Amino acid sequence: MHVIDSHTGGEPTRVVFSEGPQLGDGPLSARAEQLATQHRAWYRSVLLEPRGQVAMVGALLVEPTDVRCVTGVIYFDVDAVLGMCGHGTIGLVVTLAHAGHIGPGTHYIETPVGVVEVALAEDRHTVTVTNVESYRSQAKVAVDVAGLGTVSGDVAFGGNWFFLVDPSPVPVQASHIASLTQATIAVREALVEQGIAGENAGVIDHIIFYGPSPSAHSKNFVLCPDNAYDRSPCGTGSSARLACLAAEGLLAPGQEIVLESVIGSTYRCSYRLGEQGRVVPSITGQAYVMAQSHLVFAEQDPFRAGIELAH
Ligand code: PYC
Repeated sequence: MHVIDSHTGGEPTRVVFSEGPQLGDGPLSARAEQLATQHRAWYRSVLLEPRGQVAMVGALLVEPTDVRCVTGVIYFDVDAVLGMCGHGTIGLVVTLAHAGHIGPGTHYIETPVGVVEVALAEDRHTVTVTNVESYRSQAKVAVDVAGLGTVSGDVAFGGNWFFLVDPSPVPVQASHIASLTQATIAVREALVEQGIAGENAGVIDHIIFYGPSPSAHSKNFVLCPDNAYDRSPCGTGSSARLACLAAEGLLAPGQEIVLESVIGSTYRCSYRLGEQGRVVPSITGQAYVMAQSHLVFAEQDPFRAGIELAH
């Protein structure tokens, strides 16, 4: 299996170029559903230790249905198939350029939630993703969380469903990553228990806590479905954040802000107005290719499917 690994603001992406499961030629949303329900062991084996690492997101290249697109892609982490992934798209574009498939300029990529526009700069590292339309579906939702009490947050879509809490009940600092992880998991569990979801029962599988930053608009901690935290400021999470700020009247179309991750990496973010008052986010970040390899799955290897630890 030929893969290229990159990182975007510290968050790794593994692009799978060959030997993925056969998913047919239907809509990408149906192929993503098939990957999620019929090929869980396969996608976990690509990312789990010792072959992969805890924060890694996979990007399976598939034939697009939209002829404008340079490729289709289905993103996944160890625990879930994702609707879209912002850091993964920045990593994918830099990877496609590294492999000689595209050059600087504007391109289109098809994801399970829609087509995104990407612009690769001449430096071949800086990418702007114009994401799918993003929106806040519920504001100031109160949730009772074990160990934290009542926590209030917004529910918003940025390609995945998010619960965004500002201000964070735990300091958003790298020295607090263990307690931030514990607290955001508790919030996600409480949302499930209390039946709080996105539109059409969309599962809220990403939680974001916000704190102040001396040099950016805000600093975030993002819990992903597999309980790893996003080392980048999270492209789909930043899109959801833009939708919430726009809905509150706190950010005008075209106004640019910098969003910072818990480890200090940044995205430049802005939006234009889309339909029905939704926002069309622009997320700019940098990615770097780190490795180009062939994954080997030896028959005799007792850990060929990865180290399976319950969490
Ligand atoms: O950047 O959208 C993102 C993302 C989702 C999960 C990890 N990164």
